Amino acid sequence: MTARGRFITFEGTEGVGKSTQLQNAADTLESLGVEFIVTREPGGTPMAESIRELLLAPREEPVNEMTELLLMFAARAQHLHTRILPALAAGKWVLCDRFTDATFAYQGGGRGVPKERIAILESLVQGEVRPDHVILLDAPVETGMARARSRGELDRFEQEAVEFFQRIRNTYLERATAAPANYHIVNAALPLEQVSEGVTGLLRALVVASRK
Ligand code: Z5A
Repeated sequence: MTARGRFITFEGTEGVGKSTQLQNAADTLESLGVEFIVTREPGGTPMAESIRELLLAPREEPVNEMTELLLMFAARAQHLHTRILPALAAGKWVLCDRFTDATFAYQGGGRGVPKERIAILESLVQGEVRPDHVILLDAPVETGMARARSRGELDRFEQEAVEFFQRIRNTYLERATAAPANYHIVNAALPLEQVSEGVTGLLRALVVASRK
């Protein structure tokens, strides 16, 4: 029987270094001989990437918060069932840039959708599936915004005010504090080398634990 892979997600406010640390985590798994896929949300399949484009494009028409929420879960249903679950069933580890924690943080904390409503969609789309481990890269929102904004054009989320991202950071920290066994908070304000060392150590420990 193939051992089940592990589902690891990377979360945090914009520009904290998720993409950078996802690559670092992939290099660590590679060096340990672990089979894995790297993916992201919203997106991860051609159809879900089309939904991502709809979600991120700046537009004049105001986007209703329920439209945004349902599109996030529509993309997730496609991604989860056609990509993530088959990879886990084949024994691969899944490294995913954002997942449902981002919905609780952005649509819940950021937009104000009650978390009970998000939880209903979470059960509907995911059943019992949850990430095995969430790596929360945490830094003051101004630090992440400054890093992300040096890139140029801003998407629809990046155009939000600093208070929006502050509520998101608070929601992430509340969720991590409530379930410390599954969340690993990494201080992402440290220099890149130190953040990478922390994430590498964490991934190594998870692989060692999975082989016991
Ligand atoms: N969204 C949502 O609302 N609800 C949901 O359910 C989901 C998503 C799943 C797309 O996400 C948007 O979708 C997102 C939330 C929403 N919007 N926002 N904001 P995304 O993940 O694609 O976009 P992002 O959050 O804006 O990610 P990002 O800007 O690409 O940032 P990042 O991946 O966290 O950072 P990075 O690209 O690795 O690093 C940014 C820069 O900082 C880069 O130049 C690095 O070299 C540098 N960096 C990284 N680490 C360091 C350290 N430690 N020191 C100094 N410099 C560093």
